[in-house]
Amino acid sequence: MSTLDPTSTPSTLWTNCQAATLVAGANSPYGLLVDAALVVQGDNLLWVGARSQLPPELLAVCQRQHDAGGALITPGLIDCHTHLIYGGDRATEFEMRLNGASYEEIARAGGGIASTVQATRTAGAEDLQASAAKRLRQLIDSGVTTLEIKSGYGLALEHERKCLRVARALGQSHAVDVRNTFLGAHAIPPEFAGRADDYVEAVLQMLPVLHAEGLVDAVDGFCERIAFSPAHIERVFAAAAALGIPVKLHAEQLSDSGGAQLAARYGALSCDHLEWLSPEGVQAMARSGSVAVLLPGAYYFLRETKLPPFDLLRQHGVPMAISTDCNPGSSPCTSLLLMLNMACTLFRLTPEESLAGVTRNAALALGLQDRGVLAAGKRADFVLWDVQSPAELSYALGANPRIQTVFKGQVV
Ligand code: DI6
Ligand code: FE
Repeated sequence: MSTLDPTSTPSTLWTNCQAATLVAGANSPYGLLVDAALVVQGDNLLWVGARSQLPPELLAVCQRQHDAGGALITPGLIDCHTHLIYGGDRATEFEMRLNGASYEEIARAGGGIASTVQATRTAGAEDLQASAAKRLRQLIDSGVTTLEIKSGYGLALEHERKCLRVARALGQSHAVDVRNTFLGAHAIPPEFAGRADDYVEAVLQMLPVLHAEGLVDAVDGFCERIAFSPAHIERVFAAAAALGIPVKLHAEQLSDSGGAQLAARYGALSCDHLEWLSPEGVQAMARSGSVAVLLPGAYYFLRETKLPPFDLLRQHGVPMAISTDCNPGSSPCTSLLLMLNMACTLFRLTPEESLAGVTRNAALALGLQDRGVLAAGKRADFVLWDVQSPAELSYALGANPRIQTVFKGQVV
């Protein structure tokens, strides 16, 4: 007799599909299984493999079966770097620039990041939640099942708290997992103009309070000439380390300030942007095991020309992730699929590297061991796509071939 146990959690079998498992070191590109079977039990995958290898006793305990209709199945996509929550938008500023206004003129007229901080502070939590939910639905629509959300447009305790609470609430109300990152060191707010040291002190006061409220999963900073120096960031990282909170960094986006080496010394989960990353920075990241999060949307939107050193990152075996950087100023983007295409066209990643960048490596960038690949024991977060091959996901410009998403074992 079979091992059917009616008291055990029901299992579901998915067949008639190809599966790009993205398992590292698999002996086919993308870890592709051409005629795959997936068995889901509860929140997790119980078994993944070639359909012909499915053990009969497992088949016997599958109370439900899904025909995937020939779809390609990939792990749920992971957007590991977003600034999803903010007030207002900067479309007018975009329009002003295209009508000839300079960045300085706009800044003097109260534009730029300061205008987003102002709008975020003015907005109530409900409004912030409603506007971020629209963007979140678009990301979910492009196959996202886990995303990171940073604070960093509040820049004062009550407003950072408001944004981080909204992030938690979005995770509760949508079929998606949200990881919160405290980015107090994003910009110097107007009331601290010219007093960066004092503002860093204020950030150090906010961190333990927000952490004690369960609102912080990681700490980030913006290390740049126009933002915070490595010395400032180090104070923030030391405070995070003392609280046992993992760190990550916006590093070498507009210039090389050695942020990656600093972040590596603190065992950073990731260093992000990295257009100006030096060879020493690459080596430091390789040693610390930090993920390189590449953000082609910001590169494109800011019309940057300096490319991140992807060849060197590859040579040193630094895992590369890809993300939207969804934010109003430098990457107003809510399609992770479009980022796959741009990672290939702009950053010369292969379609396989790009897909690994929004699955396996994006999970690493968030310190999550339980997802990002399709394998037994991992979370049953996956997406069914109407494509013939995985490369189609990065090939198409602006298409969305998503058929269906399964989140924690449940069809969304
Ligand atoms: N780097 C960026 O590209 C965004 N933040 C950051 O640290 C820009 C944020 C903005 O302009 O609103
Ligand atoms: Fe960012």
